[in-house]
Amino acid sequence: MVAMIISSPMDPSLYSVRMRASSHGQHLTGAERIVPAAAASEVAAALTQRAMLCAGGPATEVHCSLEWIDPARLCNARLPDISTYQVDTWREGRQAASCLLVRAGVPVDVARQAVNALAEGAGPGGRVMRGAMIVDAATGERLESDPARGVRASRMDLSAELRPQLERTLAAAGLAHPRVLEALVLAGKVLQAPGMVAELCWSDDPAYSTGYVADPRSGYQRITALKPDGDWRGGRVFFVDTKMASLTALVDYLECQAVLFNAAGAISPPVKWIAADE
Ligand code: PML
Repeated sequence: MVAMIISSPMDPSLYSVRMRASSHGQHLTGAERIVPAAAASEVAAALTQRAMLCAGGPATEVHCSLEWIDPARLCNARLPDISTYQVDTWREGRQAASCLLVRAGVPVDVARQAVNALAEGAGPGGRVMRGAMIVDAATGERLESDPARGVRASRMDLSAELRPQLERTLAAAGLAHPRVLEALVLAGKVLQAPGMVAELCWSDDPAYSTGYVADPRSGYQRITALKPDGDWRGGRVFFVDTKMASLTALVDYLECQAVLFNAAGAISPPVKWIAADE
């Protein structure tokens, strides 16, 4: 059920609107926004409708929540720069991902182990996790307390001014797929986390094989194939420097800190991935 928020169009309050849907206990879809009070009810209705029309449905449970954001705790930020590496095969893509992770400061064995974990299904019994793995970037140790749930980055969005502008810019760069924008916003928040070294991600959507490696220096680096078509396995790995931040502080930031992006990064044209001897 979607609560109606009555507010004046001049009300400057922001709300976090979050939706998650499941089918017979299995996670189906989720989405979230941070929007002005005046738009909160409409956005909640749109996210609920998205859950009801989700391809893997029917949804048997849909949760939609609206939460006021304390303006004193809101962070404003700039999105990472975007680059795209074109690869010929998903195997080449996985080598590129390992290489980019090494450039970000992840030891090669830790990078390869994480790529293999996503490839094989990182959850118990080889299932896809609901959230991300957290990996100690120095040792490869997995740190998330629940290996089925992992950690979910939440409470981030584009400002009302930036959203239409970025949608136009992404479309002009051939990046109109909504997954790009959603993943970019999530990576933008993750990269600002205390102690974050890098993120690796590819989708669990069998029809979407592009993924990315993001790190604070190089930004959001897309790789055009990271898995075979039709593969349902995917997910996210957050590589962290445990000397820089406690796990509690990191998870609290990822799950609770509201971040609103009000500036875009640069978008570079796609380039062919050239493997270097590293
Ligand atoms: C991209 O095309 O930029 C990569 C998007 C990754 C999507 C991940 C997901 O669907 O969860």
